[in-house]
Amino acid sequence: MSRAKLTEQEIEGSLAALNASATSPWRIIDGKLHKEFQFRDFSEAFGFMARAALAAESMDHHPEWLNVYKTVRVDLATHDAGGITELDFRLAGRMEAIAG
Ligand code: H2B
Repeated sequence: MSRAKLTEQEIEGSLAALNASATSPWRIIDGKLHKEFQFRDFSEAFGFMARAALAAESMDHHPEWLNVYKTVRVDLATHDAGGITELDFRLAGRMEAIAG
């Protein structure tokens, strides 16, 4: 069920809930849940990625992401569903907690 593609209305609701506690907002870009995290330096950015990777693996749900020095660009979508699902919002929430 958590891998069922969400409707636009469901996405808007989940996005508002996620952003209520996020330091900078997640947005929908090209049908994916997108955020650009900024850290103090490369070490912090890579530390975040290491912890997020373990969380992603434990969820069997994996991010598309790109690291350039202290920036980590994240795009979340569920490839099996061809869109955004509850799993993407769960992983985004875990990433927020990790980036803390
Ligand atoms: N991650 C993401 N983001 N989308 C998926 O559809 C997906 C995944 N599918 N991780 C999982 C792995 C699937 O391939 C395995 C077999 O459970």
